[in-house]
Amino acid sequence: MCDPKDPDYQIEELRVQIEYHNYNYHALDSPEITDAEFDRLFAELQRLEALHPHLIVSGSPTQRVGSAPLKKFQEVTHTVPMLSLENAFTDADLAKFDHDICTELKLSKVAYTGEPKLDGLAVSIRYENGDLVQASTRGDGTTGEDITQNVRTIRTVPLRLFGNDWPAVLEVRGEIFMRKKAFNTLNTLIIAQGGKPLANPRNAAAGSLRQLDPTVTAQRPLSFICYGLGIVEEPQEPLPTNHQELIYYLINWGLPISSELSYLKDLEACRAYYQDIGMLRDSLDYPIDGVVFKVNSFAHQAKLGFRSHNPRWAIAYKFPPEEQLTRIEAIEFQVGRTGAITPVAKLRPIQVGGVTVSNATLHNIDEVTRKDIRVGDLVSIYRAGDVIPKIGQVHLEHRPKFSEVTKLPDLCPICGSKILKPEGEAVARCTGGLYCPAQRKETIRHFASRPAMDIEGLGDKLIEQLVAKKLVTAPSELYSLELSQLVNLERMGAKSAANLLTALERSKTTTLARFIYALGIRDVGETTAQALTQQFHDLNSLMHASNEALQNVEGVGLVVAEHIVTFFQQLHNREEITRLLQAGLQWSSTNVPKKIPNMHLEGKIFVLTGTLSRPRSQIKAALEARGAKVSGSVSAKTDYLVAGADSGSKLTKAKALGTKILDESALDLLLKEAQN
Ligand code: 9MJ
Repeated sequence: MCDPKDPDYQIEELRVQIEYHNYNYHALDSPEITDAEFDRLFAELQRLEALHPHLIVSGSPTQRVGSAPLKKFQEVTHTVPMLSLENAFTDADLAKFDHDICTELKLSKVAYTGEPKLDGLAVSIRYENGDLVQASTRGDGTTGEDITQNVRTIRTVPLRLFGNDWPAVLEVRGEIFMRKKAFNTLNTLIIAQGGKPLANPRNAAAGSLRQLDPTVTAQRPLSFICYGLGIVEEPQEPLPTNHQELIYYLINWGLPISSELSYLKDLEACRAYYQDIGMLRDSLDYPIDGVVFKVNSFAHQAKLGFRSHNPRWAIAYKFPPEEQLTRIEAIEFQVGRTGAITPVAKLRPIQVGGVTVSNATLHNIDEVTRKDIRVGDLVSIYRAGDVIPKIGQVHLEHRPKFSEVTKLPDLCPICGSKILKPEGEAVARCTGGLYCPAQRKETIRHFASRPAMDIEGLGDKLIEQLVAKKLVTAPSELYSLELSQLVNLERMGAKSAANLLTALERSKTTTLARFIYALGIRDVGETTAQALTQQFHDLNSLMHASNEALQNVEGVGLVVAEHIVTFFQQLHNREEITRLLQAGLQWSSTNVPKKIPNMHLEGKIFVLTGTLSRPRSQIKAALEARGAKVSGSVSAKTDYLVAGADSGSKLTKAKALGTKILDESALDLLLKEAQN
């Protein structure tokens, strides 16, 4: 039956070998063979599977990225809820946790396991007869989202369990995360491609898992570590009786576990473990925000049971956020688009969590007064979970002798107009409106931004010059700029000036939702602008809508409705809208259904490369409106590569794969066909 010459046998043998080496490489970081040898095994498996396609199964290592993009994620119900952990922040919290457990179990001491608390996303992965069949997010603990396709692309997740002694149904629970090094490499790449860097490894992992297209997730360097079980049915062997033993089972099934996991005989050992991991924290290549202690014995865990959202037998002892001390050298008052005055502390530059911090927002004057923050103060700066630095404690004992209370200025530091702070509101505002260059600059920046009019090439420095030289005092004036005016600006050659004029011209064809968002009405973000468009269909109806009618729109309450009404009541805003329309801004009627019904490009996958004459976001929107999808990389699934000037490796790959290649005029033809 097991003839080694059988393709069946050979294929299965290769799969076992590949998964074994995959595990050594990705989970243990200790490869036993060279990359070239691994590639040879993989190629051999691909060759045999191509010869015998009926033998291809979803658990094969060749099938990690094999699924088409989804429209949306399906819901998954967790039969065994995915609970979160209670937090401890102090040694006293930990001691209480241990004390309550000892009391409940009537024991003088209890043994625990300790693991670093990974800062990623909790997932549940279901194996049936050893094969990965489903992976889901935690969601609210009872219902999560089906992210099977994405999880399958993660190399440390076995598609098939090792050995053959697993239960018929086995759900494993663990954390998906991004290693720090991988995160930094990814961000470097994103920045090089002109994208916005990801805030931190946790956000990067979350964003990667939320991709509907698994080919995108496959390019993200995600990792997985397993730390528990969900539902288990029909075990073949007696199940483990404690957490430490469970870890051995998980290892034998090929599931990656934390290399820092430790057996801890009592509370004292837990304290020492917390200290040890705290010291290691910076040197670990994965992000952690504490340690997790679990009662080792499953019999004890069962006896302790659960609270509504947490197991009683586990706790996450968090590390304090990283903190550094520095002095406030000045407090500046910055003026935002709506005139909001934000006090900002200018700090003596300091490294916090690997980043140099020299500014910290003080939010609003009430907060400054409440904390009595002054120039010259010594303050703690910390970065908690995200990249935005915050001011913690003000160390009053180190305050300079003659420091002065920080006061809100009476006049705007930019334009000299009066600053008003309405009773009961935390935010003070400059009353200068578009007379104030700061507000003008921010208004134009918002107007030109990608989700608004998407004017490529109109960056901060340029806007600053246009406003300072009074070439532009309102967005509509952007459209009367002339080449001769632009070429005289700093760092502006004839070519970029011409490009900017082309970008301005192109931006005139837009959508109503973008236009409404671009107007910069207070509290009207992209989503609200879209909802308004769907309700009112045309600009005129929106401009005349009553407060009550506006409140029927999703996301619009009394206050936002009032902002909208007030905005359109003001003559200077109505005049500015008229000027914009006269400049040629236009959009197609939104009375038609949201999607163009003739979806000729439905399901087609496009990749864009090289220098194109229009912003990519515009081409992407045009393709998506016709049912197509735009992907970031060329694969066998790509239907069309749109190649501009200087196309590089994507073009080479597309040629090798025989993918259809379009230049921009061919693309335009295709887009037209799809619309007719
Ligand atoms: C993390 N995040 O590392 C648990 N976790 O156990 C570990 N989370 C957990 N265990 C039960 N190591 C619920 C959550």
